[in-house]
Amino acid sequence: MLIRILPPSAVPPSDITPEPAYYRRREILARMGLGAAALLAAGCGDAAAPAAPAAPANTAAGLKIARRSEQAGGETVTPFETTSTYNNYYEFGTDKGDPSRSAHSLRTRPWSVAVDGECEAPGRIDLDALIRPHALEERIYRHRCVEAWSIVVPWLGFPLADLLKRFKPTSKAKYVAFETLYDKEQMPLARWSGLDLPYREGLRIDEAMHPLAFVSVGMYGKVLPNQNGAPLRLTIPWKYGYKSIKSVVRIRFTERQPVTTWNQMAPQEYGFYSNVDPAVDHPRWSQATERRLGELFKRKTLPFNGYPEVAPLYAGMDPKKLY
Ligand SMILES: Nc1nc2c(c(=O)[nH]1)N[C@H]1C(S)=C(S)[C@@H](COP(=O)(O)O)O[C@H]1N2
Ligand SMILES: [Mo]
Repeated sequence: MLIRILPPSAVPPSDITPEPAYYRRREILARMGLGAAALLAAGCGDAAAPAAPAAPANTAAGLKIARRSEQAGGETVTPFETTSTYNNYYEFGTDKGDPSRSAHSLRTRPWSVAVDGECEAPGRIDLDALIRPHALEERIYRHRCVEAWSIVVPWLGFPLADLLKRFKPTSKAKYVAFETLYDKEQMPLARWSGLDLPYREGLRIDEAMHPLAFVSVGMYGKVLPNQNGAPLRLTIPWKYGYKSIKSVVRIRFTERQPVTTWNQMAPQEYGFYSNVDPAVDHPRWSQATERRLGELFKRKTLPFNGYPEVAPLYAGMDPKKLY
């Protein structure tokens, strides 16, 4: 059953700044000793940026940055060259360099997301209809992988809550489950992933509705590279990276806690909650410290990855169960 559940809104299509120009501006501002605040105050004069190569062909209509917010404590943004070439996307290979080499075979158009389960307005919705009604925001987030490396990324997207509310979850919707596309033809390396695919993740509904839970459709001012989860992925900054599921094709509201890929593979290593907690070690990687990609020395990992505002979500729960 194909239902177009929502009418496209009137936001005119407009190009976003292609990454090279965008990133140069940021570097120039940084060298001038101006931070993100200055970038904001300057009114983001993107028009003044030098002409840059055309945005990638999969540019979504209407990607226009309405707001920028710094939510990584002013920490230096990790270069795009790093975050777009050092990836975990097992469907495209298990080495960090594999996804950037092989994810070009992912077709991000046409794309649609099927939404079902405990909600009043289920349906399959086309990517453009999914994105268009939302004002796109840039959010600079810390992102930490359980493997003890971390990055700071200027994501481009909108709150997950805004997306989920459109489908009118019922009072029975206690959790939200997400699934990545699984297409063996587009993902020839997936058979060696060691994972039971499609890749699946889940959040409790109140976590999913938290204002920090984000849907990313771009980074560094441009459309997401395929290896980073195009055309849309979650970015949940207080949880380990693996909760931030890429290339989502299905969203399901459920009454019971859904099965998640890593929890299913190795329950002793990956819990359902997977909150960043320096006090709870993973059997293979200490969680007390992390290496920011591009830096020499380790830094301390912060509880909830430095986002303490989410702590009330877990009040009264045993921290050992929240890894
Ligand atoms: N579908 C899918 N989503 C995924 C993964 C994956 O293998 N497949 N890896 C996860 C892990 S372990 C991490 S750390 C982040 C990495 O995101 P990045 O490559 O954009 O930094 O994606 C997460 N989302
Ligand atoms: Mo990860």
